[in-house]
Amino acid sequence: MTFTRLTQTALAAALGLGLGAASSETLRLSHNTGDSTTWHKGAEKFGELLAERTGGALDVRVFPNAQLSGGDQMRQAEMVGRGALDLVVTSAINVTPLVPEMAVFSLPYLYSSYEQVDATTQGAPGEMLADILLEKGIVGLAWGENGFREVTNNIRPIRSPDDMRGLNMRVAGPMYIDVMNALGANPQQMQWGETMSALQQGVVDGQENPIGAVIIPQQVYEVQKYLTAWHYSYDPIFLGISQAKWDGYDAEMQTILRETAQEAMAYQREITREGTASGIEFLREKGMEVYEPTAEELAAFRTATQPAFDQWAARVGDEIVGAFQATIAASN
Ligand code: X2X
Repeated sequence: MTFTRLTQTALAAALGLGLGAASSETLRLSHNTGDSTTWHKGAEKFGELLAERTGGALDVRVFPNAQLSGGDQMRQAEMVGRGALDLVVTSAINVTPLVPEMAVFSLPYLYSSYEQVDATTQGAPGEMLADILLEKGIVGLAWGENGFREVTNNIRPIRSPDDMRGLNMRVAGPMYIDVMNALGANPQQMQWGETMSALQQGVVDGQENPIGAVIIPQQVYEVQKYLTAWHYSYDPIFLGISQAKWDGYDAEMQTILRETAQEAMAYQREITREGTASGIEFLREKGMEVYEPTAEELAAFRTATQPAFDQWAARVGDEIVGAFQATIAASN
């Protein structure tokens, strides 16, 4: 063995060791709620399971409160798309500036049960949306749940569309501006990260969010008196990875990533539904006045929000809206 060969061998061995250590990679995951939410728990679960299944080769660091996008919850998807973030957990409504079709899930009163929700997110309609996300450089790995969004405020109980008139409402995204306008409220788009203090200071009177995923873990009941369970809009979340990252993994690792994401989001949906099921009683104990509308009252909200449904259904497009409606009708 010549000196050169020996050196080369030693070098290769050293590199091999070095590469072994370097092949343990920490992925950065961004989401836009606090660290007490089911979004955060689902993200942490993903990280735990992934580290376990890859023998520590991959792990995940979870950054809550949209920290990695300067507090801008809408920017996360675009950042993942261009590879500036590895992973994201965010809700469909936050992606609508980049992918307007994502508004389909949240069309007012599209869904009336979890069975209908699952038939779309876990079926072909969910895949249609994943294909569109891919065009933007985001690989959707699994759907989780933010949930049916319920309205809260500090002025009065909401029992009819008329009760919404003149209320200053914080909303998350563009579609809800149109829905609130249809109800005669004054909508204001605001980051979630700024909403609790805006409610506390009376900058806005109310907001709308799901009970199990957000209202309870983020203690919205501390700053809001009235809640109406009007189920007016469903909001899924998803766990996505940047395509640039994804393409760097072999098929085996991609399978592990996808299966682990599915399992973590199944867990996230489960704890979200549990929290929602026991949520109304919990909120009453905390002093909120909770109103559960009758079927007739719900129909009045549906009629009042129809113009916003039509406007956004046109933006999403017939093909996608039709696919969702057909799946929903078949799952009744
Ligand atoms: O900002 C909200 O209201 C939240 C947390 O539900 C979303 O990300 C849409």
